[in-house]
Amino acid sequence: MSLERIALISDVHGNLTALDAVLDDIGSRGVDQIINLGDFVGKGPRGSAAVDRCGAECDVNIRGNWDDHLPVWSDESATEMIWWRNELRQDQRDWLKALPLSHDLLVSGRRIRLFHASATSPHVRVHARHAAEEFAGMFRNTAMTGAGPVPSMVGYGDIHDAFVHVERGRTLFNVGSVGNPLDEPVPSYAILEGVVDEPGPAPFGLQLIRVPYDVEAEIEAAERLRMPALEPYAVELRTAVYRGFQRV
Ligand SMILES: [Mn+2]
Repeated sequence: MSLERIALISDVHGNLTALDAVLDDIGSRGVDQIINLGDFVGKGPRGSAAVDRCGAECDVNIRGNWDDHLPVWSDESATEMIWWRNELRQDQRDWLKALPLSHDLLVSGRRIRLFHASATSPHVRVHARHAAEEFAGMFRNTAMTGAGPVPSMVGYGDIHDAFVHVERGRTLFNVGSVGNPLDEPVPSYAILEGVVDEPGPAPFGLQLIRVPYDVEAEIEAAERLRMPALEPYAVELRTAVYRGFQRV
């Protein structure tokens, strides 16, 4: 019986500088597998490189809302949407569209389910401050999750806000965002530690990790590549204030 470490990353959003910093940190912690909870693309300038890097480094990749809609945006979309779409190769668009939406694990007797945003769909959001009914809904089987054993732990991404909520034997946690954190301007990810595929009780850990990176180097890369919507991106990376809440 030996403990393994599973790193959970999410919401890279084309920020290759942050992704490199997080993957370096993961590499230094004796991690056995990496699972990516989606949103590889959009918002940041290097979605294509992020897709290739995650495809090579991550053992499991899950589809997020941006990965689902960006590859099929029409030419009538906003300038930045078209720029992010066109940055991806056709094989990458096809790869993103074919990714699974949910992934189940058994670690130290705990049934753990991972998806991007909710058990309903990658497009249905559950905030860090959520209602009891939303909490309960995260643990239910749906058409998206399939009919496997219901989980007692659920991990997700999407909101760019890391948290852990334990209540009555169930744990809901959010791993936060690698490339576009909106709770503090420092990338976050999670490590699960336990005995993989062990049905009985065994020691278990859940850790949230923050990895500082060179924010200004990432903004310079976006500038060099002439990415549209640069200003809201720069403010998000420097201050963790979501573009919808920035004063213009
Ligand atoms: Mn996202």
